[in-house]
Amino acid sequence: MSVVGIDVGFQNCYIAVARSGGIETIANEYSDRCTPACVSFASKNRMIGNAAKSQMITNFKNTVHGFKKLHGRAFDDAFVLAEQPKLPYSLHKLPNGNAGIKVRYLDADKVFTVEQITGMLLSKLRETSQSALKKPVVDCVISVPSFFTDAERRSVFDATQIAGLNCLRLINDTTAVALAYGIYKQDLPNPEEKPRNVVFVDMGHSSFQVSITAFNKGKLKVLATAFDPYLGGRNFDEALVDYFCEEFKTKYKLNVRDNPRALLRLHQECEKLKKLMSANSSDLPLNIECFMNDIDVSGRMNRAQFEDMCAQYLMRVEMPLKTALEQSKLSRDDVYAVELVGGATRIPSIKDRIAKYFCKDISTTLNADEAVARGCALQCAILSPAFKVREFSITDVVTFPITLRWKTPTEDGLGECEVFGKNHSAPFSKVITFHKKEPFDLEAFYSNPQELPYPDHRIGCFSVQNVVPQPDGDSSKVKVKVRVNIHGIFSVSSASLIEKQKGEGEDMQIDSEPMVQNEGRAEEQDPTAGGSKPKVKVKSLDLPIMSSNIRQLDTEVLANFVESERQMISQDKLVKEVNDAKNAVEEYVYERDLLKKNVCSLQDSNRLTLMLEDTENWLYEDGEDQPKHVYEEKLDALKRLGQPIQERHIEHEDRPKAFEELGKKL
Ligand code: ATP
Ligand code: K
Ligand code: MG
Repeated sequence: MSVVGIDVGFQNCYIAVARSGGIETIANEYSDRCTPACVSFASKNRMIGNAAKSQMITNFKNTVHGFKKLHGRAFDDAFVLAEQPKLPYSLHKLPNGNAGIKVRYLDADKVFTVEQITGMLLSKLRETSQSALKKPVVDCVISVPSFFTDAERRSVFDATQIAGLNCLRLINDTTAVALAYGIYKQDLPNPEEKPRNVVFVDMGHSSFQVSITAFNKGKLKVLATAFDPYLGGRNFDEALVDYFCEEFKTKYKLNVRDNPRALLRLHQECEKLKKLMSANSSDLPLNIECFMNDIDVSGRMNRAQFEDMCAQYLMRVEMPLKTALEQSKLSRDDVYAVELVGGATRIPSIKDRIAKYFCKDISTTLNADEAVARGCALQCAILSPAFKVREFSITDVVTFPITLRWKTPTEDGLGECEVFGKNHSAPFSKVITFHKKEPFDLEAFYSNPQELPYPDHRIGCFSVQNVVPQPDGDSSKVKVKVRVNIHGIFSVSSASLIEKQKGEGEDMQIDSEPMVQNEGRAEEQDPTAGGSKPKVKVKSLDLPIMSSNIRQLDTEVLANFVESERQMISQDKLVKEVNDAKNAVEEYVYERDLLKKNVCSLQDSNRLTLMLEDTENWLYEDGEDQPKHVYEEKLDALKRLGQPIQERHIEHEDRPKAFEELGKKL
């Protein structure tokens, strides 16, 4: 069984695998460790990753990128509406209200869900890891931003299903980084000693995340997380794009925003310029040939100017640092190190601000691009029975507090209880006891809508069914287990009705839930009945729970997506095989040089030349687009004529050599 970790970035994806020698990141077929989060659609097939990125400008309407934050979002979500004008492809409202992605594929209009698009990307990453490992890949761990809410996490999880992956954990980006940092450290404090506190800062293309984590030998505990979900490298690119759009308007009278291709090119050039400015503070040029209307454009920028222009974004760096520190209840002096990862932390002014805030030199002991993927692979190794790694326990936090609400016969008619407070350990299960005579609904939602980077604070509704009164007409005790699971997803995972035993009083024992591995110790709360004293053993009856989550894909729909992804994979494979067969004919046609050698009769030579010329012409005409077997037959025919000539040629080449050998021996 393979052990794989995948960092699914807004812009860049990385794969790390566990091998006997340790964790390593792997390269794709372009020898690139980074695979762009990009999917492109064409009339016969899809292209994913690097091949898709190269279509970004030529086939902009059907080349999908920048979709990570559409997960779990409605089409008319304010964030989605704000994104839409920036996307070169169209969004479409799906029947369930979610945002879908509209493209032209197989010569038809198609709308894909974002789960499907990420599923495609994951299929590609899966294939890349399979060819590196030379064995099937199913188990994996995948990273998500720590601020992803329930709906977003469920949506990413569905994408892993579509790709045929078995996702052992959706792990928070900064927690993966913490694991990559800590697991190899030999000098961590002993468990009873004061922990080593490390700040992890990740600024990628679309977001900014901070975590403060406490390390002891064999364990890490996240103390706090904070973020600016809307601050990332792309804001800096956009600032440059805005600037040059204005400049080109006055300088060249060009309306760049009206031309999607030009705008995309400008984006790419601005990103390059931004990266150059990280290494260079002098004046730098931006030149684009044949930009629009056959005009070459050029401009200049330096770091000081850039920082000025981006002041509004740079200002936002401090807040999440402050929030994380406050929530961790640590002082700056308690911080052992500040580790930076993510591409955008290479911007000098961002680095400086972070260093200044913590009054500390920043460390970059981690690989800024690969740390998340490596942490994912390590987590996968820990969770996989197939791999032995050193014991390391990981305790994450509940990012947003969660409340349950239910109807009561009391005056205000509602009962409410915050089941997980902010920064509560996660994963975690709790048992809550209710007194009910009939089935009831539990509504789960995030307690503080105003702090949520998501427009809907509901999580879902969980109906506890088959509840009946006790034979004497009294309410039954119903124990409900709620949890934040290993993916950071909330659920009411089970419920049971406690049968009253003869002669027994109101109070009864509530068993402590068995500890689920990696899930923390179960706790019990009794919001409706107050404390209860242990007394006698009880009989319990499992109750079914019907759950409905917001923006959840139907099981049937998901099953269809799984099947249709399989079909698209085989379609792509078929197209690839046809192309390979065609390329083989092409290669043969261009291997003419053996004809030049005087090794065959004039007649043979003429026949072959003619046939090769015919085939070359055919390739540009009727042979442009043929099924695989046609190319294979063509190649066979060519070989039937060419092979004997080639063999004679080889013989001819070898003959003098054989003489030489013979000469040496004599
Ligand atoms: P996210 O974490 O938001 O999902 P991601 O993981 O795809 O996104 P990264 O790969 O960490 O993002 O970082 C990509 C960003 O880093 C891009 O905006 C890129 O331009 C920027 N970047 C990379 N190198 C540099 C550099 N040398 N200077 C400035 N910015 C850089
Ligand atoms: K990344
Ligand atoms: Mg990232």
